Amino acid sequence: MSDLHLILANKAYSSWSMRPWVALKAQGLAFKETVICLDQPDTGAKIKAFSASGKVPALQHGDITIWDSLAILEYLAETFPEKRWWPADKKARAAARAVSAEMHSGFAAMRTAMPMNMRKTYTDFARTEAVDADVARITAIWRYCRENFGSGGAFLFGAFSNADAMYAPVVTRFKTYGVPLDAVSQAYADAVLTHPALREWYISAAGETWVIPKYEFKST
Ligand SMILES: N[C@@H](CCC(=O)N[C@@H](CS)C(=O)NCC(=O)O)C(=O)O
Repeated sequence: MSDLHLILANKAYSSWSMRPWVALKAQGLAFKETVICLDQPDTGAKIKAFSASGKVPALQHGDITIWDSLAILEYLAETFPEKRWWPADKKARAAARAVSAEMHSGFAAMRTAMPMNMRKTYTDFARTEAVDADVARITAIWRYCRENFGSGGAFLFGAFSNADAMYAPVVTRFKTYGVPLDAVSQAYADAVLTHPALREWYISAAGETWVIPKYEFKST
């Protein structure tokens, strides 16, 4: 076991937590994990015992604590440079960082309307125009990356990278809410969903017994 300790929230619901967990698994690094259930009376205190931000994920490594999913991915890339966290080519790496930053700071309509839920699939979810606009931009990003940088494998930049870790929770949301995809985007989504790290996360999420009503979409 390494001295990496990832603190995260419910695997069923926490999209931010999924990113560094999946990246660590995909790169084959061992780590200890602590899962804190969201929306409980003691959730805030439990998280603050690890991270002053009051948010997870957080990564402890020796005497350093890194909070924020994208900052954790960058820290891992700097600390374990022998792994392929970002594409090797400078132009591809710049694009990978740009699409990751766009994910990190954007797509509010999609995130709000479609909370991540690993244990459910819905066939009656009605998308608003704003959600459809987010879906259109996300799938345009996926096609752009696959067409310009993806020739070496099935992922956005060929081999699995931090950019795929950033978009993995979007892929699972599209599955949960039955979002129809073009052929290139669907093939990419299938590659993510069948990656061993994603499969392992799905199994762990299915084993959680916590149910938090505010993250469960209600059919009308
Ligand atoms: N920008 C942060 C966002 C993290 C975030 O919002 N985490 C949520 C869980 S998904 C959280 O910790 N919420 C605390 C709470 O609801 O008490 C990141 O990327 O890590």
